Amino acid sequence: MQDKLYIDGVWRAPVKGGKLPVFNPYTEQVIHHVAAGGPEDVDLAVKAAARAFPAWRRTSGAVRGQFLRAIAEKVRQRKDELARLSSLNNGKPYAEALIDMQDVASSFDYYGGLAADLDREQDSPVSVPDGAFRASLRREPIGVAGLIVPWNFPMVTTSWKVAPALAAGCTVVLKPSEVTPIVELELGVIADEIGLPKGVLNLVTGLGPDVGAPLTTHKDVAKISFTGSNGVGSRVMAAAAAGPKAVSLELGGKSPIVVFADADLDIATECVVNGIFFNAGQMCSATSRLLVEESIAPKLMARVIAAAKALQPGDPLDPKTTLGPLTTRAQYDKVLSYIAKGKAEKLDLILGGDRPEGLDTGWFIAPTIFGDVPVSSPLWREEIFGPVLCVKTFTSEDQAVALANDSDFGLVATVISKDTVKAERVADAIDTGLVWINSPQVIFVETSWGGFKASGIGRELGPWGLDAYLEVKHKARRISSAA
Ligand code: TXE
Repeated sequence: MQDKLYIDGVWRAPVKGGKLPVFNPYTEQVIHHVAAGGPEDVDLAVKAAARAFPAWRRTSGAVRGQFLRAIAEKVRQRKDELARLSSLNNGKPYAEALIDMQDVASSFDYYGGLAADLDREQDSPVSVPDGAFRASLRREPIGVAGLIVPWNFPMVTTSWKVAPALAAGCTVVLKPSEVTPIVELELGVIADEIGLPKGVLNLVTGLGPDVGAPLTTHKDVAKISFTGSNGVGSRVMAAAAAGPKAVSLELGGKSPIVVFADADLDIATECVVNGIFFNAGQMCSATSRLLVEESIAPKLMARVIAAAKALQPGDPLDPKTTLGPLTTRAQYDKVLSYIAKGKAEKLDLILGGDRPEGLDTGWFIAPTIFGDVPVSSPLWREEIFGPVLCVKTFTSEDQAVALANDSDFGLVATVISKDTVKAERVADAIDTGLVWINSPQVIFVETSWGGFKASGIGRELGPWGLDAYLEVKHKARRISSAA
């Protein structure tokens, strides 16, 4: 496991020294220490990225694409080891961590392809009405990108930023979460192995105020892409405004899953349970508000409760485990405090509400379900980021849509109905960046990821993910001396 900063192609200790402990949330023990970077290290990393930028932007997209595909290949070769590190540090079941690594490799592969495409479309002519002129468009990398990521999907959120940024021709400074830095540090090892030019990718570990904040104010950073909490997201945007710098934000959610009376109950149960208990509910896309048509509520809830009870909490590295601990003590305390609020409000606690029985250590919380939660409750309105489902019934399609949209957030939604016309209509009426219809939470790198309303600004994945790191240049030229 790495314990230094990766700056300008060299592993180095932070200027002012200092270490941060890294925990295993299953044992609650410290498993490693990483470097506690500071503003001086951010400055070194940004300067290295700025020095590397002119040559990297001139490197053809085809060659940049080869580097990205080489990273994808290394991730595939080392997927077991990387998944193990992620599972150890984040607490997610190993099988889920393996899926993450496949997603990471896909992201580098996909943007490797788009980098090559970028060469082809450069200086593409645009037809203009005035015959005396010709015009063309090209897209150019924005500059040094500062990338700030959270802890719930180590390497995944990182790959959604690093891959398109490098594909676009940007050089990057990545700030991993202080909670789960050990997998991201392996990217530095991979960069060395594939011979990525020095300074193109820099990694600075450390706390948010010490590393993230200086990145958002550094004058040589042109773009900030942030995934994390709404509170920090707003601070990032305010700091970047002084530049100003371009900003993309991927923030929280309080997403609805709407189950109509004509739903296939097997599909509905699978989508409800995975939508809130996968990764112990620590997903910005968690469908934490279940809206179920009144007439089938008892039947659906009986199935959901049975499936939730069947989840197996335990050692994330044990193949039988299907529910890991929460990643941090702070997150564990936060989720318990929401459960305490629910109990204080005398909400109908249908399941869970505490640690799972028989586990003495680890930041575990049992699958928890509150029924008939009022829309005014903080449990209904705020992102809990844990295995806590809030349920409400509805009696009409209009009411379901109104309840689904009654949120400050707008990241994702799920709609379950055998009536595909109705399902499409409801999907169109819900104000979120993504809607799954009769589908688990599949994500395709070719599509898009991001939210309406307070869930963020901009889109990751697909061509939009690349656009986030590109400027557009219009060139117009006179072709007739008469003009
Ligand atoms: O996130 P933070 P935390 C939500 C979720 C969770 C809550 C808190 O509700 O309970 O956020 O999690 C860096 N300038 N999500 O405290 O603090 C920080 O070091 C620049 C939703 O871990 O937002 C880390 O690298 N950067 C989410 C990153 O920001 C700063 C995923 C995210 O940390 C900074 C995670 C600063 N001033 C949590 N302060 C999602 N959308 O998926 C901190 N950071």
